[in-house]
Amino acid sequence: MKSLIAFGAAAVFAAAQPGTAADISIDQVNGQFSQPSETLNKGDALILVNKDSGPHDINLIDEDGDPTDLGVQAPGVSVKVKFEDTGVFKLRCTIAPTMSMSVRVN
Ligand SMILES: [Cu+2]
Repeated sequence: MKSLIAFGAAAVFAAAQPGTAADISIDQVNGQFSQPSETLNKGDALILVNKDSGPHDINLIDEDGDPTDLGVQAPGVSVKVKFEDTGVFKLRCTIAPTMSMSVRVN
């Protein structure tokens, strides 16, 4: 029992350290991302959660403007985007062009 408590405390401590990869959830609702921008550390991931009644299809656009299609997300489907490089990226929906957000990765 004592070792289990120690493990739990260590896990909480580790999660608070900079440089530890984190998963950050962003909702897709009413044709918008739930926030216009997010700042991440290298290795972090965004989890995009489609809470709309229709599909989304997000492109990840790098600093050169090159898109990577994350694929069609049916309603209720999430997609995880891990950022392994620093820089400024954009996420934009090809179905609803008003849905976009910027992501800075430090
Ligand atoms: Cu969309």
